[in-house]
Amino acid sequence: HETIYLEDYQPPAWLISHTELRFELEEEHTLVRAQLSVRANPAVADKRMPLELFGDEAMELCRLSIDGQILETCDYQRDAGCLRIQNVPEHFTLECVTRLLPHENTALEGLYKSDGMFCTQCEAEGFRRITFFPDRPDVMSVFRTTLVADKARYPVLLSNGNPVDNGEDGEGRHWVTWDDPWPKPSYLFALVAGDLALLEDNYTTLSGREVALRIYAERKDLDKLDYAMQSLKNAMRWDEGVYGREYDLDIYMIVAVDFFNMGAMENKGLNIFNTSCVLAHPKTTTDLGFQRVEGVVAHEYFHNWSGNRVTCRDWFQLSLKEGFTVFRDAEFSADMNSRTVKRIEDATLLRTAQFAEDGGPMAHPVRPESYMEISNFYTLTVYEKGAEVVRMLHTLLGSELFRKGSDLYFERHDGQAVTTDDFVAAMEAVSGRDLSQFKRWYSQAGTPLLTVSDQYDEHTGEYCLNVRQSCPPSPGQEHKQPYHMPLAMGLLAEDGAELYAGCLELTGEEQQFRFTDIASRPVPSLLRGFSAPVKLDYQYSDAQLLMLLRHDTDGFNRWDAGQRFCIRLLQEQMRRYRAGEPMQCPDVLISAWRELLTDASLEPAMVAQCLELPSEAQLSELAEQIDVTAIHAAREFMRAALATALEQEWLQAYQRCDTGAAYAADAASMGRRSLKNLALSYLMLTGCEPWLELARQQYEQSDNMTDQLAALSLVAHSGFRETGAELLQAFYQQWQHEALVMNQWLSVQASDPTPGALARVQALSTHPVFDARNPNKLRALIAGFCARNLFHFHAEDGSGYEWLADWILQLDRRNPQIAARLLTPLTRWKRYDTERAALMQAQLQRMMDTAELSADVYEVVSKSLM
Ligand code: B3K
Ligand code: ZN
Repeated sequence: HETIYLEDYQPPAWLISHTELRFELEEEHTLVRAQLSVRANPAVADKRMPLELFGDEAMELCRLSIDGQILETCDYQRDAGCLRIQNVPEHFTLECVTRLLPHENTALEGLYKSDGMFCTQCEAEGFRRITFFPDRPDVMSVFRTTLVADKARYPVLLSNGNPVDNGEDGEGRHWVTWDDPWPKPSYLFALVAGDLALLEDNYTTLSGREVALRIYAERKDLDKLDYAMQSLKNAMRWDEGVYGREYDLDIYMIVAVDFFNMGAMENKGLNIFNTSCVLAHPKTTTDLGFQRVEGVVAHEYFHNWSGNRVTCRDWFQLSLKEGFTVFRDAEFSADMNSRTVKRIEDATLLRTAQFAEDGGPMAHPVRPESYMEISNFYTLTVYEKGAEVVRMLHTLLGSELFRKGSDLYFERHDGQAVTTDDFVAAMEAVSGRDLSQFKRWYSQAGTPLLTVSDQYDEHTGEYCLNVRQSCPPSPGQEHKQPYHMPLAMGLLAEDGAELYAGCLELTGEEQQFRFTDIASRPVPSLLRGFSAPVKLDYQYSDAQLLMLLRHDTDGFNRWDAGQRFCIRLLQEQMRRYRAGEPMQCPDVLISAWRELLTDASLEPAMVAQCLELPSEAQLSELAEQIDVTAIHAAREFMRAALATALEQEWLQAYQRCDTGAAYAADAASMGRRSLKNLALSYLMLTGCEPWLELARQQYEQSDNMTDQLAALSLVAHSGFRETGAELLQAFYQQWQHEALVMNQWLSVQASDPTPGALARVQALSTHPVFDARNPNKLRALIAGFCARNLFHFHAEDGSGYEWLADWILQLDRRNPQIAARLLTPLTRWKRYDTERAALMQAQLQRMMDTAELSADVYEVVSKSLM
């Protein structure tokens, strides 16, 4: 398996102006005829370079010709994944016929079948599984695509752009030709053929253009498309208002497919979505699901500009489109719902999962320098940290200049394939600022640490803040240079009054900031709104944290102060647990929580966020060495103590939020449901029968999946095993025909922390609703267990590790991308105690010793063992 380096980038020697494709979609195979108009790249001096086409090794090449002249096998070289033709003319037409077996394509990359329909996934390198092509994002061409298929089985034939022609052949087959006027890289190509139902609507752009909006799904899911449609329209309006970006084709299509490796794909004019990111109905979809649909629909739509009109020069620049687009969708969701809650969710994801990635063997910069398999770099670092980097530019420049910078970026580079440097250059041009130091965020991996200390002089009224930044080594990067970052902050008086609010800029390794005329020793509120993706170390006293929790004007930092306080208490209980001392839940915590819980003026969604203890995953990330048992014990102890101490308050909060109103998917209703279900979870922890009854009642009477699933999972995870089994059975009976609901059913059981967890997931893996070919099912069951049932996954005997490794070895032959992704928990082996580390390492070694690992799994396993 070879490594590809950013520094080896060369512009393409050959360009393709037009690509004409004809697909004959049959049951046994698909024939693809590709006609490429090839010409030498005028920007490359050497006109004698061979034409280089990528093509999957397993793809059958039926015919290859240049300007009608058939090429014999001696006229070209074909080796692993690449086909080279020497001595080609300066302009020519290349014709290439390939034969594919979509029904045997279990990797779900290229052309494959999902529930009887044909669909494609080309990003990053799937197009080379369809035909031989310069499959790299800096080769952009205009596509015209004809699909031919049986009309009865595949009445709907879709590709990018607009339908321009169609007909029938008299033998039951029909054909449609699509034309996409916008030049695009091959990774944005898509086709769909199937028997699909359609929800249609339309949208008038700001400048008055009419756009047809079409969402396709299987007929049974037609009633689950309204929310995606509304989200799409909201996203289109938002992008016009906030970024001045309009849609540029006559039709915008989304197709829902059940077999999909990730969330969704922004193919030009023809998005293909995992059903889990487009279908939504109150009865089958949780609030989280609704929010995901809204966010992903917007994300893919926003790619039309940040990704499609302006794309990436090479895959090292992936964050150019992904970081920017995640920032855009996060701001959209913040505008549509609660801004503070969205920020809390994103910061939590970053702190829990991205920080862990940054501290592990797969750590890489936002703009990686090398890869073996690009699919492994669709990561939290490229997406989420990449979005934080764009957010910091937004903070440093302010929204007006940022908008000017984005306008300039789109204007300068429309129709081009560019780099993250080009993006930053546009921001430099409009602001007149030098952002060269800022660009270290793109090139250095690892999570920076801010160590902050302060002095206050009561005679002069001067307050001084010392900020030191450092960043630990990461693979291949021993020493890090200081970053340029915004440090949003405030100063509060002891009574909570705000004395100062502003944003400092850090550039040096160590900096002092002086504040004058401060009447009494202030409490600093640091890193407001999580203004930079860093760790913060400041020695707060308990009293200071509780004061911030009560009074900070920054909602995010109010929440964060509470979390810091809980983390501190939990870490103390972990220490006690290990020392064999009794654990304690201090009264100050109980009264602080009581205050939050009974203050009806607070937003329920915020209260719910504040009263959720940091997860085991987050506590693990924070630990020097991860002690699974102590983390679990401490957190469970604390939850039980808070449940008992505040039983009446939990009940009151439950009743207050249980308004009896019909389901609505707006932020306020979602917030009430989240607090209500959190309250129910604490009530259930008391182990008292009446609360079991309450949960059962909620399960039976709720009109929506959020409440039904919350009740189910609380009962199923409780000590009331019989009722739990009964509800799980009832749930199965009710929903067995809804694939997405069955994912939830699997996932509830996979994350059940009560004893016997591994045996349960093993049994489920042979249950009829489970399908090991379907990525959603695999994620529900395998990731559900390995990532959300940490205590059992990390069982001392290593049984969890062995189970996961068995799965990975089996899946790798079928779907390498999924196999590599599910592998993540094992890569963190060095963070655990020696016994567990050895057991995890042994499983990695076992995989390494297996012949014929995919590049995907090989890269992750080999880097983990280094
Ligand atoms: N761009 C796609 C991700 C493709 C992943 C390929 N392995 C979805 C998105 O980020 O919008
Ligand atoms: Zn994206």
